Amino acid sequence: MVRLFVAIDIPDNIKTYIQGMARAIPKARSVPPDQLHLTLKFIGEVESSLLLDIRDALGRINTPRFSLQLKGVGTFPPRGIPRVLWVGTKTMENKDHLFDLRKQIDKALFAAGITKEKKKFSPHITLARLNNSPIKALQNFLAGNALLESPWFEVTSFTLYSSQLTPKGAIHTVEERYRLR
Ligand code: 3AM
Repeated sequence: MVRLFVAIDIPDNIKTYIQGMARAIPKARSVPPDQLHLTLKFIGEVESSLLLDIRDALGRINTPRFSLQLKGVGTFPPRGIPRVLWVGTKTMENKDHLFDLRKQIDKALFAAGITKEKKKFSPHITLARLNNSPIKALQNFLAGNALLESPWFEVTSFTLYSSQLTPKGAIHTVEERYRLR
């Protein structure tokens, strides 16, 4: 079995705007800088024999590149105990290429036997996982970073990752990178 997900990589110069941000929050486990990404689709555990079909299906996607900006911060779930601290995104074009890319990926993967996503797509970059972090520290962080904006950057590719869960955290491996048009 192999555990897979599809994501957009964040360029190193853009990561500098967000990496280490959660250090001030007690009981927050920051995502290592080399693992900061925007998940387009969590595929989950599949038979290794499906990997080739998945790679082929994703290779047929033909959507245009687009501009993205990191903007604002928030927590998941929206109600209840916050578990995930994230940075939001903004797209430049009227036609939302980010949502379209996500739709195309879902469609391509469905053809390869992967179930379609029922949950609404909430684009975000996970900054840290929270384990009962003090609410006051979170509120200060959210208020202090509400106006966060990175420079615009061009999304020119998306990536199929495999993820190996270890006691020390997940290890992400690039399976294939796909250029956008
Ligand atoms: O990009 P984020 O951090 O939101 O939490 C995992 C991460 O999401 C998520 O897939 C992304 C890449 O690891 N993930 C892990 N297990 C999941 C599951 N069972 C999951 N998403 C949905 N269902």
